[in-house]
Amino acid sequence: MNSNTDTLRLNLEDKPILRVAGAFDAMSAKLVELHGFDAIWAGSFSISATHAVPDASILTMSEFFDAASNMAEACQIPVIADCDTGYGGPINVRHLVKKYENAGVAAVCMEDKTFPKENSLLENGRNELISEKEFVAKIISAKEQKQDKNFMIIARIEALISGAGMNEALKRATSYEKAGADAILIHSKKKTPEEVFEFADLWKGNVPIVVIPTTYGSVKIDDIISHKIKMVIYANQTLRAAHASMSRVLEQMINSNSLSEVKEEISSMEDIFHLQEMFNIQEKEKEIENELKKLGYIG
Ligand code: SPV
Ligand code: MG
Repeated sequence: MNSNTDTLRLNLEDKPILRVAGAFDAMSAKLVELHGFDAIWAGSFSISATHAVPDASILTMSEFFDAASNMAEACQIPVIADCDTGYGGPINVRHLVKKYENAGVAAVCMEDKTFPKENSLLENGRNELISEKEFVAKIISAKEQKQDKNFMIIARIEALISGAGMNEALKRATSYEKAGADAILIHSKKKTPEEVFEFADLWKGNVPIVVIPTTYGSVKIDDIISHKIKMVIYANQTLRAAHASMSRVLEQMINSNSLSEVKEEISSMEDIFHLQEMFNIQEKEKEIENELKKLGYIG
């Protein structure tokens, strides 16, 4: 039993809202954990960016899986893996569920777009939907494969992104829940949360609703809660912060005579030692030394 799956389910029941932040590797995931978020979003946009390739199904499942499983290994809080379109058809989905579940990931999210997909927020991007039936087949496949009943299959609806409209989004949400989805992620690229709130107000299903307010970032958490949305994902701010900060430091270093001229605030070596538990190593080495003493190997 993976206790992170239980944690995610319990928190969804107990808390008014779950706040999830995006990560792109084990270090950023650890920072998400240390700052008190409920879960980590292993997002395809950020992981693709760390490979300097487009978020357009360029990386394969192996690369996304390695990133998400590194996060799960490093952290105690649940990891939610963005699995794009499921890396193929229903049989590929079976395989991914097996891999991610075994790696201790608590939830996988799949979206109902065609493969190869493009990032949903790309201006003039291609956002074609697969048929409802095809996506239902993927959900059924995921549900059949999962071993732990608390492992979550999050069905991401792209109807509002693609322009298919509210009725299509609601119809698909109902079908996806019926097929076994454990949560519905309703995505939007609008500058305000209106259409997401309309969806949430009209939704008559039972599974939790998840949102990603990247484009409607001024939305308040209390308003999200008042529309009975249960999870908010800040998907890519850590990646963008890292990019901005590294760019500033590099700009200053290339124009400096000395490192002391660099004014951009950077973490100390000690900060990083803490994160990677270097100090723990010394403690562990002492423990081993004590045991060796007891056994008479050291005088
Ligand atoms: C991601 O973070 O990879 C997402 C969210 O899927 S979005 O970039 O809005 O498509
Ligand atoms: Mg993504």
